[in-house]
Amino acid sequence: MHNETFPEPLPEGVGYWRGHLDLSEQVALLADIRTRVAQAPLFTPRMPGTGKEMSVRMTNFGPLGWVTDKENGYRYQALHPVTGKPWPDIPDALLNVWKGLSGHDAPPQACLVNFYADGAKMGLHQDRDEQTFGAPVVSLSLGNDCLFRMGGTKRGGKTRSLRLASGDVLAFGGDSRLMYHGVDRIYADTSTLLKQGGRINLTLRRVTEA
Ligand code: MD3
Ligand code: FE
Repeated sequence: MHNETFPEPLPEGVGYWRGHLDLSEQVALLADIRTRVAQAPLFTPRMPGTGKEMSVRMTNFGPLGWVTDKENGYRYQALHPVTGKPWPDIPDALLNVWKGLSGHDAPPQACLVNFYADGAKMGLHQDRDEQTFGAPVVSLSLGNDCLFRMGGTKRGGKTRSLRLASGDVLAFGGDSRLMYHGVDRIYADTSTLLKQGGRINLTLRRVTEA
């Protein structure tokens, strides 16, 4: 993984490509997302144990999707928790982003789609529900800007923030694969891509070994 566009060093293993998709590519991808979300509607995830609702709504594309509920907690599964149908396929434009930037031969197995209304956020967490951490995680932003925060691999360490815009891509490989990260806020009215506002994040992952 490499990074030629960021003016100052990012943490080891992090790649950042500002404006990797141009506006026409974003519009085309959004159409591909909308047809798939019509088949696999956004659902409201709930925290394990407490059942507290997250403020982000989600769906997935690809063979495996990340879900969570009160009773069974965080996991990957092949079927949508509400419709019981397989997840739609991952749009080619996203497979191409993965091929171009991940440095990983095998394709992503999961594409988590997070939809943030302008008041939504995501607390600091690690992504560790996968059976393998050997592949990077690749993430694309669409719509309004957000304030993304990343820390180290232990809770409570120093963090730094990055404002992400529509079309930006981040990749987290190597040591950064298990870093704490979250989204502190969405900046309303910073993009015209989504007519109702908000932000979409698409996160590509490998889930199983080989
Ligand atoms: C760093 N999503 O879905 S994307 C998530 O904007 C998640 O929706 C946020 O965190 C969002 O789990 C952040 C950036 C991101 C995604 C996955 C990572 C950063 C990561 C995995 C490991 C390290
Ligand atoms: Fe995450």
